[in-house]
Amino acid sequence: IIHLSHLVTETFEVKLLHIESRPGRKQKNSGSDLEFLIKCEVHSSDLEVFLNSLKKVADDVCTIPEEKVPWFPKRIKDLDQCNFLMTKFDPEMDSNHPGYSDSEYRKRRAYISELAFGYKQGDPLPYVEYTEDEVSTWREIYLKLRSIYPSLACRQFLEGLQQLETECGYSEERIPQLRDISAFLKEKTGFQLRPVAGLLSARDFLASLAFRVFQCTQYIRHSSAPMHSPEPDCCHELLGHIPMLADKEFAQFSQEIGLASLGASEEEIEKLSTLYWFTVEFGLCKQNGTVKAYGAGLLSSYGELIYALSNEPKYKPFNPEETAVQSYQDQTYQPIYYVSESLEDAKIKIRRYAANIKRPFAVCYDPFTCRVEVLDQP
Ligand code: HBI
Ligand code: FE
Repeated sequence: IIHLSHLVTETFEVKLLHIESRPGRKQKNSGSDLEFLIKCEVHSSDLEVFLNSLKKVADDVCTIPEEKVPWFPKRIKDLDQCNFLMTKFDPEMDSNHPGYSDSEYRKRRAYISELAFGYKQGDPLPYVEYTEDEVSTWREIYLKLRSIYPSLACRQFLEGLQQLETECGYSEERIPQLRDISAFLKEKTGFQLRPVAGLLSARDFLASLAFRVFQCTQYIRHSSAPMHSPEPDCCHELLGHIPMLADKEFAQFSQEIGLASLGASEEEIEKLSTLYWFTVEFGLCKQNGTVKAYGAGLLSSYGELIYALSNEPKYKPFNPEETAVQSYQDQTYQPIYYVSESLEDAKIKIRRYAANIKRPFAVCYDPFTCRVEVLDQP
């Protein structure tokens, strides 16, 4: 509590939360060229008298009204708090889920969920011994998708998958372990994995990307519907997302979306989520004059991958402002796909989009401490 009453004639109470001096931006002829940023809490009835008294002792007083900024993780350990699950498509709740009436499957899912719930940042990633039945679902998907990748997937994806096959044990014979993949990615792009029990809130999911952490499900879809899963599962993560996360450009692209989401408003999260949808999940890009897929939703779905690259759907050039407000489909194939000139071009455009988001602060990721520094803007 500071009492300025001895300086001026008025009496009031202000709680000083933060004070910081900076070199002034305007060179003035008289006096010091320091600028002070102070954060305080003051009752609205005292605000005017407080500002007036400040004006008596400072040259140029301007105010930045506080905006309510949602909590967001500042260090990688804070991701332990980013665990808000959505109940959409859950086999326990949704009677349309292919595993809804299979009690064995639900028991298995509950077991794998527990592994994710108990996980804390820094723990070794849980190891899952997959059953014959689970591996056979994986095999069917792996072989089917693997056969169409060479002609439909982008170069970066094919390179990533190739490396995962030679260095990380990817094959139709077994479901790779998150632990091995996380170590592989860490070396390639600094990305690491964290187990998650299901569909996370967009805010929590995007926040983890800011730290180059990818939240990864570890269960597999029900064996009765190998070609479609209403929710993310290990086939979607390991086949769709992981090969792309081994690419430097794409890793950076993903982190940019994550950083842009920290402390963003609900409307902005919705837009970033939509951008994520049309790029990371369903994105197409040009390569040597033809269009290829880089989105994980496409690269983990045999049917939609073929459909997206046929001449049926509508294509539009990727443009973040427009893409961010396009409505999308999470039940059937997309009616529209956005095509980037290249992954690098998509990254540059996302960066420009992110820089224009209005937030009362800026964030900066420190890779040495894995922390996000928050800089208050004047
Ligand atoms: N949660 N576990 C998980 N996996 C995702 O791919 C995922 C998510 N939550 C939201 C989400 N993806 C996106 O659709 C965007 O809303 C960010
Ligand atoms: Fe996904």
